[in-house]
Amino acid sequence: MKALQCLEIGAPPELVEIETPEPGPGEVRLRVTAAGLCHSDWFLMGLPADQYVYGLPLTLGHEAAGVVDALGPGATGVAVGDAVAVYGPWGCGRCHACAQGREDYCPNAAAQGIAPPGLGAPGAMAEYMIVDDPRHLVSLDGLDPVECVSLTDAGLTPYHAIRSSLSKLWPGSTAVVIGVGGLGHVAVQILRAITPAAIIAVDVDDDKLALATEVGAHRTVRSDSDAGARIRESTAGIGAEAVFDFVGAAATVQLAREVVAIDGDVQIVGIGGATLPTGFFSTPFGASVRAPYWGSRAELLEVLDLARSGSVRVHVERFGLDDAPEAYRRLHDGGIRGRAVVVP
Ligand code: NAD
Ligand code: 9ON
Ligand code: ZN
Ligand code: ZN
Repeated sequence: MKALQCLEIGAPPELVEIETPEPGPGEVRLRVTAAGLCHSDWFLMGLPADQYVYGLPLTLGHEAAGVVDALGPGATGVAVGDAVAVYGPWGCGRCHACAQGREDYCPNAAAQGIAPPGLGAPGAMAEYMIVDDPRHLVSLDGLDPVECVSLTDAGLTPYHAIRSSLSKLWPGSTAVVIGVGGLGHVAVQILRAITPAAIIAVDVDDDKLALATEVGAHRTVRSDSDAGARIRESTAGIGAEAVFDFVGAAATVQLAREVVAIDGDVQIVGIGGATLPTGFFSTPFGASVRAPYWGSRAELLEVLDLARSGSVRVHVERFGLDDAPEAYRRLHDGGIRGRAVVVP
């Protein structure tokens, strides 16, 4: 089968021909119907050798949807032909966090050699993929796989971050979304759907700001040295009760620090490498800084329900598997509006 793989650290991914995998005991094979591209793929492809932990060759793709194609010995709970999405942050399934469906915070996964598809295990940028356990499959129940595959990460990750700041987002509050890319444009819609907050979207790119307005942002601000002052001004000096940074670069975490309100939340979702010290003389009284990771199994069901009710829609640009290297180049250069999705 065809697969898009990282073959060498620091090099762009390549399309290769590999053996179609067979499902082992308890595993499920999917015929992939959609695979989303995430900026984290570029994060890992840019890591130096001493920090790269994902193994080689690595089939990319941690946003996955497919049709159940074969069951390994003992795998139950799904049937051949079922249309499913894949919950990506695989955990051990036995610890306290996993028992709550919060496998994204499983403390045992790394030590037990369990890694998400596309981030250690072979991912979805291929004609077929193996899912380690049927509990990591969620029924699509009529949702279109291409339209919805990115809800498994670009939807789930912002949903998880926003949900943990819900108590701050009362009527009259402000939420700031920094970076209106794959995650950010879904974040704006989730904020509209589940909070009464006024939403200010920030980006360096005017077309991304236009997309923010299209999907429901109340105000847009260009990300430059005046952005903090403009956001403070439009909140009557109070600042934002919650700031969601989908970039995580030095400039954006500083902007988050400048605009977060007293007792507000900063959620650093982007993996831009910057940190934000919190404490007196850095962040306002009572402010929290958090770096959330992905989301829980229950939260994935909730995000899919938001799509079913029409509250959230991913703006998708489709590519064939043969065009996946080009799609990655476009993502790298900031040329994707919404999310790029490969349809093998
Ligand atoms: P993307 O490339 O689709 O979007 C990034 C957006 O940020 C673009 O619109 C870009 O124009 C904008 N941007 C870049 N620099 C900016 C700046 N200085 N100020 C304002 N906007 C700026 O990326 P994505 O796939 O949405 O991923 C966003 C980030 O989230 C990445 O760092 C990714 O690795 C990370 N991520 C984290 C998690 C997690 O669990 N924490 C999960 C998924 C992705
Ligand atoms: O889902 C993503 O994009 C993040 C959580 C991947 C981070 C990583 O490298 O494991
Ligand atoms: Zn991702
Ligand atoms: Zn666990």
